[in-house]
Amino acid sequence: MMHQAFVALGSNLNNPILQVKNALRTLGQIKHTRLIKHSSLYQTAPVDCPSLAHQAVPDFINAVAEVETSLSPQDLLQALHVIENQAGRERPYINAPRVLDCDLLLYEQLEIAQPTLTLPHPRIHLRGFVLLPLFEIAPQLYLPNHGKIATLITPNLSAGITKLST
Ligand code: PH2
Ligand code: MG
Ligand code: MG
Repeated sequence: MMHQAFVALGSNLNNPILQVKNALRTLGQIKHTRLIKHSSLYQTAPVDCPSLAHQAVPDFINAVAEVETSLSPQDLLQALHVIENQAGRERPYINAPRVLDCDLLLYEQLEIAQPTLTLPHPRIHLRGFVLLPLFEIAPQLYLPNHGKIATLITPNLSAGITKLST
């Protein structure tokens, strides 16, 4: 049985455009999983990222992908962590610059609250860098708990986000 899921990708370290493009390709190589479509790449201002030693936090490249999978949500999440680790992901502090972040946003209309997995992703409705690319590929989407995606996108959340043409 195949299930629809959405994945958010983000990078602001070590050639973020390349990181996100590579990750999109790698998503299609997860076992029992097919890449259905992906959004454009977006350049986005950092949200909730601490600036250390007055160093400016680099902009992110973000994108969202739709996949079809027969993996369970937990197994899909684990496969995403493998992709992050293969890209060289390190976690020196919360929301530190990262070569690759792969977040499981939605899995069908499942609502899960486990220590290692919350669905929908807990901050999905607050983040323009997720909502805009998600809206691009799934404008009719309904988010459990939050309603139709179109109603969640506000000018405030859309600030600092540029769709790239590449
Ligand atoms: N990810 C975060 C925190 N802040 N800001 C942007 N623009 N893009 C992200 O992907 C992002 C963020 C935590 O995962
Ligand atoms: Mg994240
Ligand atoms: Mg993450």
